[in-house]
Amino acid sequence: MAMNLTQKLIAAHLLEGEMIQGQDIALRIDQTLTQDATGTMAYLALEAMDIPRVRTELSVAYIDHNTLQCGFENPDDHQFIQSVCRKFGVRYSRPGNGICHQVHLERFGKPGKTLIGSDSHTPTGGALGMLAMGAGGMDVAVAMGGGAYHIPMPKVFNIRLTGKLNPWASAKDVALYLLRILSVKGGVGAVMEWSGEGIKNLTVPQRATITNMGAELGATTSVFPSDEVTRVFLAAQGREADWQELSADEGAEYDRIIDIDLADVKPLLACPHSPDHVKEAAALSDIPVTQVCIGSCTNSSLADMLRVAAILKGKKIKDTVSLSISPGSRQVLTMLSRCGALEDMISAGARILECACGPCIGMGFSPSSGGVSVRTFNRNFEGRSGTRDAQVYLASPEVAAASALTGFITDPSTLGDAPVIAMPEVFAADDSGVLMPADPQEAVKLTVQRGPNIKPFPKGEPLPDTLAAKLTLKVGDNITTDHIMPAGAKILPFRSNVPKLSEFCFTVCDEQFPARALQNKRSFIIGGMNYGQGSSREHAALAPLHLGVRAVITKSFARIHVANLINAGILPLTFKNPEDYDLLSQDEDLVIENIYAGLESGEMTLRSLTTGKEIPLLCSLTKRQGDMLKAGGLLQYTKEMAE
Ligand code: MIC
Ligand code: SF4
Repeated sequence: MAMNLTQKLIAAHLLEGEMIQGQDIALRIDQTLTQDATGTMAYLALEAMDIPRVRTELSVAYIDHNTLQCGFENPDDHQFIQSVCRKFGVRYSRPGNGICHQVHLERFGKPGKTLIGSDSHTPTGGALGMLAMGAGGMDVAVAMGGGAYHIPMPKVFNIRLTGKLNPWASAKDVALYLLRILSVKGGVGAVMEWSGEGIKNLTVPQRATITNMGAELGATTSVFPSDEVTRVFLAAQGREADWQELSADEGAEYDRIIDIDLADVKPLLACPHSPDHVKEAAALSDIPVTQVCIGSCTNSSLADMLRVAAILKGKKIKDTVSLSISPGSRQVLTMLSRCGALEDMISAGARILECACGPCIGMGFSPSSGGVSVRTFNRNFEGRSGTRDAQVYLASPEVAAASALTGFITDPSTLGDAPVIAMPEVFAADDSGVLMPADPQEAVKLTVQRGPNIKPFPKGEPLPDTLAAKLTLKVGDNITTDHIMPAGAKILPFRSNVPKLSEFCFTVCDEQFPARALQNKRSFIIGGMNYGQGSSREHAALAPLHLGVRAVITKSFARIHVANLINAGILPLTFKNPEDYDLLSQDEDLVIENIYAGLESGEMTLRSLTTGKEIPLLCSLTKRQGDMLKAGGLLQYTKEMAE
């Protein structure tokens, strides 16, 4: 049978299950990555698994999120991760070496391999023809230990490209174009597989912008074929030996086909507060801009930076605008400084930040009150920038640089001819920012360094047959993990201290929630559609767990978050009739009985002790997921299986 590329990658790594859409499949994982904000939890879980050494082909720990170091917390976390890496066989990418997805693409990604990462933008690796997926830290720990990664067999959408981008249109505009068609939930349960004669006109970094932002569609991942363009990129990185050609078979079938002519793509922006509120730049030109931020794992490649430098060269940014530029990696920064482009940026008035996530995750550079910030990032959820009433727009580096010059949202085609960038044939490859682990004989003697902010991994409780609890919070559609567990400079330092972190849980929606949940000891949360979209942070399950949340009932869930809830031992349920959402209000006392039977039949009944109403629920879990909940979460389940 003719297979598409996604099916081929899955078939080559399938350990268990059948490739029937929606059924649980277990995949062998070749590579893992972690970043520091989720990494401490992943490595605490790895330690708890009691294996001497990771069993993957390659595992890398990146330090790129928590780099402000306003107190001892972040540096302690870095030291902890560094010492675990040395001992357990993981490479350690030092702070300053760059953003995980950018560095992984440059130095480690390989066509045909599977990669999971404790970060939702891990699909960036799909630009190289990898099957690269975001996952919770516990799942990454299990994969490091040699265990399988479980997902429901995805649908496969084929995005067929023809033509060529206009000079001022960019890969970011292609990503936004697709978000306008599909919305932030349009990709749930699906892989976006890109093909068509137009792909040869997109470089690997451009493809990476597209696969990166596929996360905003809710997609399982996105993937490009590995072709001549891929070979040229790997050769420029001195890694041609890692190349292999990969594509779909002739006549392969897809669940949906979307055709895009690249020539139709215009400069676009995602308006506040969602990546799918997409409008044309030309239609927003009367909006004054106070801040512009260029960088993030979406748009921080050398080519992106060179275009920005060329637009800024010889000019000054508007007095009313503050411009930050964060190159994606030390490689990019080094090359910018060698060719003089860095000077063009500095002379134009840019503030150069370190090679890290920075403003993208609210680590500094928050906008002013009510400020308008144009960012080349991938998420503009409310409050994520650190300023609750800021208006954040997502755009290409070209739109961002043009807007910094004029002080208004600007379609860059109004600036005249687009700059033509000359790319070097060979990149400055220097892996000295990635520290190698100790050899196994030395490793056994090493001890892990643990600062006082690092608290033990929170333990789930085995799921009882009857759950009675108060409905302590009811929220609406498209709740992001940034709502559930906000990040930013004040909160991120506590990512390895769940009790402290949970004081901020859901405070974006309701400041009183943490206290109310603790007081009630056990609670239920009710949500709308696409609950838990966005980041992979398992803290959005661990903090509610600490606060006593035992079940979350929604109209639908996002893929990574529902897996994180189960891993934490929290029961995820959906309404059989979505309109029943309207029947429940905060503070009602609720009960679910016969849970064990419901885990098998897939149906349960929620009864309100306050109103007497009975509401049918669905519980579409696999046997393994049911067993995990009965054990109290993935860690306990893994231990039980090992005994
Ligand atoms: C994000 O972009 O939201 C993050 C911060 O990179 C997260 C991970 C985290 O919360 O630590 C993600 O995308 O998974
Ligand atoms: Fe970092 Fe932002 Fe990318 Fe998340 S989206 S990995 S915070 S740069």
